[in-house]
Amino acid sequence: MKNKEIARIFERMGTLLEIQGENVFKVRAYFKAAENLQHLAEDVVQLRQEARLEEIPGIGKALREKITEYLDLGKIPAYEELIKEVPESLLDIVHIPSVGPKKAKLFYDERKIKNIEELKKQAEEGGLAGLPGIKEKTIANILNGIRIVQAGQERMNLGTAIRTAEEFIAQLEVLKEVKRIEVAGSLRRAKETIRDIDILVDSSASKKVMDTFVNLPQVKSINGHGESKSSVMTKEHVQVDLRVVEPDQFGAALLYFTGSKNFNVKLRQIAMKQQMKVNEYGIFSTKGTEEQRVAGKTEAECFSALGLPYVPPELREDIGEERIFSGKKIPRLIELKDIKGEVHVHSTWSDGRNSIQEMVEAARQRGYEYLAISDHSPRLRVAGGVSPENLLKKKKEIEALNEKHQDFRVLFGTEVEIDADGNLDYNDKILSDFDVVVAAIHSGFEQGREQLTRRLIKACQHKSVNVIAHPTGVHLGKREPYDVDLKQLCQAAVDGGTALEINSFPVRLDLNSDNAYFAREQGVKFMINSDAHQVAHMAYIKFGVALARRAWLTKDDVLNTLPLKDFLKAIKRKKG
Ligand code: DGT
Ligand code: CA
Repeated sequence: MKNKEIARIFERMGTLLEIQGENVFKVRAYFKAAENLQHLAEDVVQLRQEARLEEIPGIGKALREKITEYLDLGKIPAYEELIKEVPESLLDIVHIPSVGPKKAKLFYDERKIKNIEELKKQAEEGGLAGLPGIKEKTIANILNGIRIVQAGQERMNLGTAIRTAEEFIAQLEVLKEVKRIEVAGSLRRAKETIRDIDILVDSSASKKVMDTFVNLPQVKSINGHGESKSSVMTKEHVQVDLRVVEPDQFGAALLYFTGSKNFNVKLRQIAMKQQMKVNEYGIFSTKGTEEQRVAGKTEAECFSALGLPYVPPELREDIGEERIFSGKKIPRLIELKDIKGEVHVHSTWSDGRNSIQEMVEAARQRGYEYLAISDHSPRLRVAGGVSPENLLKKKKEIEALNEKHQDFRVLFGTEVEIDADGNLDYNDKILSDFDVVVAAIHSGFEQGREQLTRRLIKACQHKSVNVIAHPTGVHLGKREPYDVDLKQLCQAAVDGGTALEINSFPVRLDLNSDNAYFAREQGVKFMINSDAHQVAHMAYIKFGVALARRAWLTKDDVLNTLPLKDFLKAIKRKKG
């Protein structure tokens, strides 16, 4: 859709103008317009045809003209002008943590730095020294920021990977030549970050499938185009590999290409001990004089031929494989359908895009029994935290909705800020009035390990707090987790009867699977939440569930698998 293309240009123009030092209102107008276009349900092309461009909220005459220009000319002349004045590559620099538009301009004006590579070189070689406001610590932060961003470019988050894979699958599965199609690789294992996407197709007409694949509209360039394997790069710089295999090999191929590499190595060792062999074509017995194929059509058949239980893909690495191969019994892992509700979503009362009613409708459609609307507290001003006076109105709105629905319960919640000393942003009386309290840190990340841990522990001990949101504060590709003593935090959570969150938002995924596995061993209970800021985000819960599976979590470890009555009992128990 043109909406997204124009939104992207407006976003870039906003940043370039910001670098130029344009006035904040003008800059903000571009960002606002970009955001509104990004979320617009209707197509601008159609709006234009029907002379209804005026109906797009938050877009004035000047920007409306630019939309028209783009639709007519395929470009926006003002943007073309702008990138003659300010190199476009500065946009990459602005997005490095601890740089921003002012420093980008400073580096460009004073040191002629135009891109990340030049910035990195100068930062390493002392070239930034002496610039106003640039201390040694700033330079260290910038180098760290470059490292995080570059690592993030190498590996995409689970959300981007799934979206890309789903687009490809949707266009390939309709071919009559495609009998079966599955994702493999790290995406099937639901790793938090993914380098490239592996897709496997069962077909005996490989040429047709491959020709279609490399010619799909999202393909930007072709890395390879063969009968059994092809590889492309998308316009969003994502590599997608497609393999076509014969039906009776599909299971063995799926097993092999799901990996992880280490898991495959272990499987081969196990096979060898039983005079067997495993590869992407099947499982073979090497007992007799002639090799004999004993399995390959399905994964289940392959595992059973090796005398192993079926290992869910999420467990096929790291912690998972260690445990399995040392004989640990695989429990019935939590599944998406076990989730009965969630307690961390936002509404228009703070920085969400949908009303409480719309969020509730979406939750009902997902089959939930309850949903806590947990908007931010006032301290988080950028997110429009809810003032104590407005809380009363919000509560009334929730009560009215509850009158309407007999089979669903809207809970009155909050995502309350934990301040620099571990105190909460509402007083105790207000806090005790909520059905559910989610507590979170959004600032002061740079505090040391001790202080950060102390803040979180104090929040855990508060009698109204039910769950600590995104406990390590990681922002994939942007910010590393803050330094927290997880062991102490787990202890406080267990003692205080406070759950830890598995936040499903794709750039968060926090706690991650390693941390969640550790926390579970300490006896921690969890809540898996989407942290949705609009209806569409509620689907993110599947990432949290996949992550929980990687951490060996069962239904019993996760409180929001409880039906409403039991869930309420579980959270009330804390209040006493
Ligand atoms: P990534 O880095 O996020 O793409 O991770 P994966 O696991 O998707 O890795 P990738 O795409 O290189 O390969 C997909 C799977 O194929 C991998 O998990 C296991 C299998 N595989 C690929 N190359 C080898 C290999 O050299 N040896 C073995 N045993 N397995 C391999
Ligand atoms: Ca891969």
